[in-house]
Amino acid sequence: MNKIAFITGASAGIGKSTAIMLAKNSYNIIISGRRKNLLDDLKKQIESDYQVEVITLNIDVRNRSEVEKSINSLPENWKNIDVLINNAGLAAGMSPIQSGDIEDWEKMIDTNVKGLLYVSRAIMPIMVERKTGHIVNISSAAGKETYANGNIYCATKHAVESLTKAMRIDMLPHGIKVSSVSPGMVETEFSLVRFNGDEKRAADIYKGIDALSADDIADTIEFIINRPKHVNINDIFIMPTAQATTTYAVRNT
Ligand code: NDP
Ligand code: 8X3
Repeated sequence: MNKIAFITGASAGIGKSTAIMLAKNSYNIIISGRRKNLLDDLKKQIESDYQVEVITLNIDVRNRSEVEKSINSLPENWKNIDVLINNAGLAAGMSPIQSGDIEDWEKMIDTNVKGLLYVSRAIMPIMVERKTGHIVNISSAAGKETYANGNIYCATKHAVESLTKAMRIDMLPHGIKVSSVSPGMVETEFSLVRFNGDEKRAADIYKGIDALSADDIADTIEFIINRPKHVNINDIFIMPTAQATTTYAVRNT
């Protein structure tokens, strides 16, 4: 029987590439996100390319009751989730705290921290009951460093780092692995979302840099989940070769 993986934020970017990687690895997958049309398209694409089954869950991870209800109403055999990829996340805006947009803060905290917790809280008891599972949290270089005007986003990713460690402690007696991936610049819709659809500003972030791709992160996750039973990768901190810190990269311009 195929193993089951649950991916949050699978409609685009890293989550979408990870869903495809998991299908290649013969997982039946539950793909979730807010944009139903993109999830439906991905389901069709994966089902035609791979011999696996796909369920779409149209959820906003910020909505606790929606998260709980949709996970509780999965068919019984789909609740046996082997791999959870906590990927859904975003940055919104870049400004000093004294002039920050409080709605942007709420979005980041509610998605990156509370959303990750709601999904994990609904799935972890099932893993504990089955004494098997692997949780992979998508953190960030912003979880290791704090950069100018990154304040709240960096704080949410520092929280993901801390929660990853806490989960590893809590899951230890139950034989469940907990890992994280902490990427630097990955060229996805991330900057477009951060700058509220400003294409020029988003493109400038990656200008002259051979940034990481979503597939590079999916490859990293593939390595993490395919280690032998006795090996857990705690964290992989990965950057483009052209980047050394969140604020120092060499550009070919
Ligand atoms: P994208 O913007 O391309 O993808 C983000 C995904 O998250 C989308 O599928 C989006 O789906 C989903 N998402 C956002 N908000 C919600 C929500 N409230 N409920 C459910 N799903 C949501 O960005 P990335 O692929 O780059 O980002 C994925 C993760 O990687 C994030 O956690 C990000 O912080 C992290 N990261 C990204 C880096 C980068 O440089 N790109 C570097 C380091 C970490 P939908 O809009 O359909 O809901
Ligand atoms: C995204 C990486 O450096 O833009 O998480 O914050 S960074």
